[in-house]
Amino acid sequence: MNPEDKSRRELLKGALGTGALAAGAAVVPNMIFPALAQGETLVPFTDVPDTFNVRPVRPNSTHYLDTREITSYFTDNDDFYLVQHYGQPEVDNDSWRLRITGMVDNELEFSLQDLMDRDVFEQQAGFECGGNGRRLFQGLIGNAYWKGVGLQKLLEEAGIQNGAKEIVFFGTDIATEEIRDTEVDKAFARALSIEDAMRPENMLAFEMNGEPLPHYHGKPVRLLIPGWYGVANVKWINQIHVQDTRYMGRFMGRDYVTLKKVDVGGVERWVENSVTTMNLKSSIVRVVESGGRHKIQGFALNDGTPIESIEVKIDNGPWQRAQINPRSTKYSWKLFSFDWDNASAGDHTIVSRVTDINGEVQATQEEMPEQVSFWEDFGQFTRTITI
Ligand SMILES: Nc1nc2c(c(=O)[nH]1)N[C@H]1C(S)=C(S)[C@@H](COP(=O)(O)O)O[C@H]1N2
Ligand SMILES: [Mo]
Repeated sequence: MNPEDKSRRELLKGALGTGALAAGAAVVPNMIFPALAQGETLVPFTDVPDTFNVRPVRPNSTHYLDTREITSYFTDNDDFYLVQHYGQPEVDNDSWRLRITGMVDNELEFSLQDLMDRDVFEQQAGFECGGNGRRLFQGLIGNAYWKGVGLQKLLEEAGIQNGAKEIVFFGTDIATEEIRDTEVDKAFARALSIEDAMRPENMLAFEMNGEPLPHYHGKPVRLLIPGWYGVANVKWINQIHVQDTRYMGRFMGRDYVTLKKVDVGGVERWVENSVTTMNLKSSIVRVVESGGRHKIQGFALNDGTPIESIEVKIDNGPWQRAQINPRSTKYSWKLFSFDWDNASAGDHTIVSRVTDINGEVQATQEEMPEQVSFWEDFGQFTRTITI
């Protein structure tokens, strides 16, 4: 048995166990995307300029994936995109502590070992930065296998008091910001409502793809809020604070805030919203050719609502169902592949759309709300290619 067959069998087992895909979603056992199969070559997009390239990882800088070259279902830790607004702090695993403070019956403190000795669980989750989009050909994205402890259990142990409203998650990374001529030291932080924080899948993760959480990804422990944009996943976390007021820090109230025009009870208004759960989104990332046959491949991500279908449209043709990788789970990315038979020589436009089981369909660019900020760029992404 070759390794491909073995992993395919394992994928199927995994898919049966999770029940993540909606009944009726196309599932094809022998689909091998994402690894390029033997003899397959990439057909270059004509919408990606020659100047587009992915720099190697550099300390303290943003790093993105070249999505044409997604080579594995789980993104290698070194390839998984990197975003940090205050640099990448050095944290010593031995002296690191996580504290739970504020409106709790018992303030708690944990070492890394304390967390590792508790009930641990594992899960797949993919996510993208709220600032991901067409300008980077969707490169601020990744999918990984995480191990850690449940946030809910720790909060229950601390005992959240009546009247508490929000839970703030602080990172170790601190930067000096100048506000009205005054320098203030501020830690990266994000907040969740009590209800959002208590979801059982929320994790304090200390392993990524079977390795101790790497420095760049928030060592020794990061928050993982499956189904949410990356900004919720606080890296280098060291304090969880429960309070009865809303936390209005920079990454809740100023950045990662979408400004768009929407209908508010019959009145068209420009309104802001904090970036929270991932919108329903798919994108084509590559076209491969082998022996004159073409395949169109891509990914979908959302808030965890089961997916009904992913479809592809070529030029002005009909929407046609793509095959979804059976390995997909509730919060993983969903990779898809479409057999493009008899692709004719010449220029083509290709686009994908994803539909969830509630009948929600990924918006076209025309259907997207008018928006000023570049956050939440989730509309259908039309690509161009020459066969
Ligand atoms: N402590 C801390 N956590 C953070 C950030 C940060 O700047 N500091 N950036 C957030 C943002 S905006 C994103 S998109 C994700 C990126 O996680 P990654 O670099 O592991 O891919 O981390 C989030 N967690
Ligand atoms: Mo982000």
